[in-house]
Amino acid sequence: MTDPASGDQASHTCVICLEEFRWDHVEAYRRNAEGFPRLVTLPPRESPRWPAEARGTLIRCPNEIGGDPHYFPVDFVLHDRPVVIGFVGASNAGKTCLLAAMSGEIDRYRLAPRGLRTVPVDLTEHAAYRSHVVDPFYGKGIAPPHTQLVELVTYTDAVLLTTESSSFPLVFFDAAGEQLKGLLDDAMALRFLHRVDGLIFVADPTLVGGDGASAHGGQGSLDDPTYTATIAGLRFQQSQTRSRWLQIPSAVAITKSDLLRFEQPVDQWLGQPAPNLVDRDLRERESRDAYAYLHHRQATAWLAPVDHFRQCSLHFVSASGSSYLPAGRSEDVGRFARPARPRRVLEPLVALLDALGKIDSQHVRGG
Ligand SMILES: Nc1nc2c(ncn2[C@@H]2O[C@H](COP(=O)(O)OP(=O)(O)OP(=O)(O)O)[C@@H](O)[C@H]2O)c(=O)[nH]1
Ligand SMILES: [Mg+2]
Ligand SMILES: [Zn+2]
Repeated sequence: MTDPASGDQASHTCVICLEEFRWDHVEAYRRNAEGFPRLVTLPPRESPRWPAEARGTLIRCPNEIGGDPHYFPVDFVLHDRPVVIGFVGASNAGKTCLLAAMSGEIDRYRLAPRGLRTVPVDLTEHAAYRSHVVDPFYGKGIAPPHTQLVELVTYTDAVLLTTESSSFPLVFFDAAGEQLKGLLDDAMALRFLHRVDGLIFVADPTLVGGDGASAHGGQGSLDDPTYTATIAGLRFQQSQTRSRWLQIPSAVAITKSDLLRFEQPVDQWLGQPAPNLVDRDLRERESRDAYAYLHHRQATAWLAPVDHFRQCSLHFVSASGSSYLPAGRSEDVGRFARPARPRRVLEPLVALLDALGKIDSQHVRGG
């Protein structure tokens, strides 16, 4: 990872602001008992003591935001460049539930048959995310809280994955739908588009009309403003290339598909266990079915990614596997009818990782 042009200062991507920065491998931080980061000096990188002393430390990113420093675990820079995945979709579309389900499935080793193993490194935030969001969702069906508007959109969760040939942090950005809508006027939110490696567009089928009918909820003819702003932001960045296609891979996840489970062809797809290999032909078939499903219901707003991205697959998924029960009088949180049993939530992610060359060829079939 050492960059010869800069002596022993390697170039890394900050997983919070996503800017490139250089780090000398010596200046690190450890949280004190009150949780404040305190400077520690590590031995030189070549020293045999370095790995043990660096364990559990934090790095301070030199790009301060609004005068405030930010820190992240050293584990992020000890491997290949992070793969950054962003979620796009309106408020209430189901982005946060989908991420909680993906994270839970990854922790349950459900990517292993596709040759992607999770490494239990101490990414502190991941443990906190698991105990605050994923465990209540899996254990009791408690819905994650709505995502807040924030000044700096930062990553929500991250894990370390290894294949035969590489090991890389997988980083998820889950902004509030309201924030994504105003993306073009929000420099802080927009910055995540500069470094994102793949996008999951979340489509909420409860807003779609019935078979052949014009969609109620306005999706029949209107755009989804979060999709439009994201695509426009990427187009602006890519304006020098003049390509008709946006180059990063994308996937459309028709979430809440549990509500459509008695409809053709959703029942067929949702009832299928995830394949044990990365089956590109099967993925193509599901994409065609999902495209036809949305197109037939005039939900064209959610088909926009297909027209803009070089690669875009479509998937039927369910984060919860059961329907939602709004908060009762004695509760302050909404919950699902049962503990979460996600269906096919990793398929959009696998499609992106496949397009990014992160899946070893022995785990891939078709093409
Ligand atoms: N039936 C069903 N309902 C779901 C599912 N996922 C989400 N929902 C419902 O959709 C609501 C909103 O989900 P969130 O994941 O919080 O939506 P979001 O896109 O993150 O919304 P913002 O954070 O406001 O941008 C949940 O509270 C549930 O009512 C699902 O898989 N099945
Ligand atoms: Mg959310
Ligand atoms: Zn940073």
